[in-house]
Amino acid sequence: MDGKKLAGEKAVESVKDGMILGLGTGSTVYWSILKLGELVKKGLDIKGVPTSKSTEKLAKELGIPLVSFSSINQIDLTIDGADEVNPNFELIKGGGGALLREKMVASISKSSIIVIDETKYVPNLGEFPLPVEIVQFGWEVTSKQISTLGCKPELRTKNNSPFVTDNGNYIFDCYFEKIDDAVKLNTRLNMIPGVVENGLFVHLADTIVVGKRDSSVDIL
Ligand code: ABF
Repeated sequence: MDGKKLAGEKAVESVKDGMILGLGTGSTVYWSILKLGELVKKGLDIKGVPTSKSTEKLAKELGIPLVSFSSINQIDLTIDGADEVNPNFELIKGGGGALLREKMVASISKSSIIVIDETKYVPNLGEFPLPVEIVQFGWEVTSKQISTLGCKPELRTKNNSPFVTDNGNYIFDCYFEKIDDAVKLNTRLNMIPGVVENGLFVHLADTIVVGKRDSSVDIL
């Protein structure tokens, strides 16, 4: 069975009636949202806070009641995916371009479950290029400043034009190869004027659910 489906569905077992749920973005949490749609039809009482326009669209199609991020103070549980997870539960996220809203939702969540297949669990972060969301103004200058931190930033494109996030910003995919100190790099990146947010999630994951090729699931 697909590791992503296994992990996505397993995480939903932690959802309780009355919860406000952060709904992540990506092909793994997709299975969590599908499962939630089924349970809502059977009477599960939840309110979802989507982390992207694509997740909002999926949740609406499934009949999951939604609440706007602006109207709440706290989220009970967030379920989201990741591009890489290390043994310190530090993450690289943003491959799907939703990192800013994902980090904002995670930051007000009492608890956060990350759902991945086993390919995402790595000893060190950095093989996956780190997404960094930046303002469009002066992006060429911001690129040079980011590169001084030891990476090669590449402007993300879509259909031969710069990719634009749900928030109207650009994304650099930054090739670090190996990230030894995620806490320090997270801070240094966000100090650069023009950087909006970066895809390093530190102290924002409480449980990691790993779906495996042998159809087992590890809960870390
Ligand atoms: C999202 O999940 C993104 O932050 C991350 O890039 C993505 C992982 O993608 P997938 O689950 O499709 O592998 O939260």
